[in-house]
Amino acid sequence: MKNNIPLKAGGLASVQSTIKHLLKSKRTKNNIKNLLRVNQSDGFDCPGCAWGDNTKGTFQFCENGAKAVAWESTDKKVTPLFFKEYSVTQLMQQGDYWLEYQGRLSQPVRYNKATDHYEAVSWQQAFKIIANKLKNLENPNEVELYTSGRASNEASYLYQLFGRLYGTNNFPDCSNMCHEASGIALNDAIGVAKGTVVLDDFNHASAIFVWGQNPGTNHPRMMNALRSAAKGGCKIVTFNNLKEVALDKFASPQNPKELLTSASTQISHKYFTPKLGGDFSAARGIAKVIIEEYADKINTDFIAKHASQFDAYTDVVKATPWNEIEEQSGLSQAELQQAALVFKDSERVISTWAMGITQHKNSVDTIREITNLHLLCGQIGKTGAGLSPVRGHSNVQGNRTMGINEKPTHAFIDRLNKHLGTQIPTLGGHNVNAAIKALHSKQSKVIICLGGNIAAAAPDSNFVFQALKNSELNVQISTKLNRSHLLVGDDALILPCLGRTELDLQKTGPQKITVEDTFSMVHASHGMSTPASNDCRSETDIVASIAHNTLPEGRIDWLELRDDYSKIRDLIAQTIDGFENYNQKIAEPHGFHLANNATNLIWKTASNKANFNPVHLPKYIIPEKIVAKIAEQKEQVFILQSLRSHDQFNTTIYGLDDRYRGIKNDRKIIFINSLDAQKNDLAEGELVEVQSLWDDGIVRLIDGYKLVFYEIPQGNLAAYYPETNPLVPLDSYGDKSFTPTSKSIPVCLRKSKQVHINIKNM
Ligand SMILES: Nc1nc2c(c(=O)[nH]1)N[C@H]1C(S)=C(S)[C@@H](COP(=O)(O)OP(=O)(O)OC[C@H]3O[C@@H](n4cnc5c(=O)[nH]c(N)nc54)[C@H](O)[C@@H]3O)O[C@H]1N2
Ligand SMILES: Nc1nc2c(c(=O)[nH]1)N[C@H]1C(S)=C(S)[C@@H](COP(=O)(O)OP(=O)(O)OC[C@H]3O[C@@H](n4cnc5c(=O)[nH]c(N)nc54)[C@H](O)[C@@H]3O)O[C@H]1N2
Ligand SMILES: [Mo]
Repeated sequence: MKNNIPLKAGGLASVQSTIKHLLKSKRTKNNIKNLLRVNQSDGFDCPGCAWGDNTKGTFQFCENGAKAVAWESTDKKVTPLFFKEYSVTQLMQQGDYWLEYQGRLSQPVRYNKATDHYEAVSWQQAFKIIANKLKNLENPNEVELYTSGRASNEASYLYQLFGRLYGTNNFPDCSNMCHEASGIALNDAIGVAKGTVVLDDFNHASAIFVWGQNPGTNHPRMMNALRSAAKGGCKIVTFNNLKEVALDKFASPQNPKELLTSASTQISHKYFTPKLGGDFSAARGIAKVIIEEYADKINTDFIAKHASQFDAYTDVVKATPWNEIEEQSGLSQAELQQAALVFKDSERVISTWAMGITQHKNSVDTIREITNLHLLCGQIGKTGAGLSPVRGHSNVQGNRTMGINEKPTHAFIDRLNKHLGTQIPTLGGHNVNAAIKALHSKQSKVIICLGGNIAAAAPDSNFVFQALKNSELNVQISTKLNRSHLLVGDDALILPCLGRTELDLQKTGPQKITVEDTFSMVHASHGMSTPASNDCRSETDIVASIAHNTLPEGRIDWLELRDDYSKIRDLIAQTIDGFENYNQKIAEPHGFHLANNATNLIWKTASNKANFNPVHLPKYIIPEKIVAKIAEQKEQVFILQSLRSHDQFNTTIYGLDDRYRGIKNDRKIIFINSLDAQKNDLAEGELVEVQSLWDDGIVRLIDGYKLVFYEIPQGNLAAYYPETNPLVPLDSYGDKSFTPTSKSIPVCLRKSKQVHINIKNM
């Protein structure tokens, strides 16, 4: 396996893979046309990740964006005939890959419990079924309104408005499993829940610290920014549990020499491989070096003017012993010293991070510690410096800005009430964790999902499956068939919607939608290709129609908004800060930037300052209640992280290769350090079962996984998400964030009695 790991990422292999996936879509010509419109000012926003773009005229898509576009624009269709052929029980036996590979959902269908099949239903009937159910609930908090981060600003604004006018703040969303910790940490530290940099800052940084992120796969367009920064002499310092090849050497597919020869660009100046969950102590180590050895590099002017709690912070840093830092981070003092030298000597530093930082028990404090470092040296609020959580879904940040939030601020609700003359509840609603529990206990009766695949994305699969099955009505607004459609109770609807690439034609003509990228740039997106079916409706239309049928008497004319999305934007302009003249502003080719107070050194925190976080390192990187249980185990307990392969977008599996890690045609694998395998009498290629440890007596186990030797710190393992979700207990979540601890799951390995059955390649 090791031999298959490429020496560089990107390059020709990336172009070849793009072509392979275009051909597989069976709609190659259309998709090439589509790709030329990705992220162009008159085209559509890439439905992949949330990275921004600012150059005109060049190709603005990457290999994985091309996969996302090709996957959406396929000629294969799921029709009522398909549902006649397969019962829901039969479909449940198929893998996630097979389900989505059946093609685009093309007509609304309703579950018939008596026959166990989905059957065609008209849109009107579907809306009436939803409206009747909602009107008859005893309490509006008996509905859960889930959102995945692909929904546009227009659709998500209407969705939250509808939910709130109906009477609930139950807005579980994919963010709860993703960057929630970033929002909480940044809000407490600097008074904004978003990153403080824009794309152009990457051109000015003298150092970029990349924490717990794999951009070569998940944000490939970020590689262009890292590559040109590295070429310009910027020092990139990586902290990653694994050696990710793209963060070592990257070849731009747009550079002829790097495309066609073995040439590449060295990305990381330094590459550190901390233990899982070890970044808090790694960042603490860097701070300790600076505070204790290079006090002259502390930006005392910045701190005096802008920060609070500095003295308390320096006290805890000085009191943190090196042995604790080394033990928890798995990095030596000498290594952290090297990282500290780069940080303190760089005039402008950006830190970026993603799931390797946010999906742990101590994620909020880890992000606070990264922020502490930036405050210490005044590395925020100036060109080329700042904090950059790199968001996942293409519009997940926009969803939050539009009010998809189970804990809306009073100011947000007051503004809606004032403008609309309504009485919206301020009581906090359910996040993903609470929503699943409420459905499981039947306290909640209806779940509506605006995209996504909560069944496969959420932790503790068995529990989540049962929670969905306990629903009285499960409504899924989706483009492709997935697990969440098959976990049905009494009644269920699948409502097929348009994808980002498709023409959205309403009464007043073709509509554009708007999205916000990770740099808070808001811009328009115009779908142009022919819809997968005449019976697909836009998400905005579906949400407006549900609202119109459920709340016909209210003050909002939902159908008027549906007919002309610029009217939704007018409403947004009147009720959400920063969106004044929204319709005019998105006429600009790259849209507009939402002002960020922290970037302008304005601190909207309780102290009116940027806050240091003076806390000690955690005692454990896993929940305390299982520490004793782990100590009792006779077998070695590993910490497992679940991550993405190169051929997937979250629960959507495009293919079975993970090229940059040397894996071909397999997903049921566990990456392990060869020394750990030896210690446990396990061989490469051997099959294992993996059992996680928790305190509730429930056996959480996956079986038949093949061991792959890999460069990974001893005691740590890695395996793919979503297959590993049965191992993550619902109540193993991050402090304050409730984000599942998907990157630190304590597990034991045993030899398997199973034979290895991989999913079939298609
Ligand atoms: N163990 C583990 N679990 C994790 C993670 C992890 O790292 N490890 N990561 C977490 C993270 S970061 C996230 S964001 C969540 C993701 O959770 P989700 O956002 O819920 O999941 P996705 O897999 O992105 O959703 C895929 C489905 O969305 C639908 N879809 C695709 N495009 C569209 C569209 O344009 N409109 C609509 N309406 N539907 C569409 C398709 O039907 C497809 O099947 O998973 C989380 N779960
Ligand atoms: N092609 C593609 N693009 C995507 C997605 C996709 O599935 N496919 N998903 C989208 C979404 S919703 C999201 S949130 C992002 C996710 O983007 P990433 O966060 O890059 O996704 P993961 O695969 O979860 O990778 C986590 C990385 O962190 C490292 N890591 C894990 N734990 C630790 C740790 O404790 N410390 C450190 N230092 N490193 C650690 C892992 O080795 C891995 O390199 O990507 C978005 N873009
Ligand atoms: Mo995400």
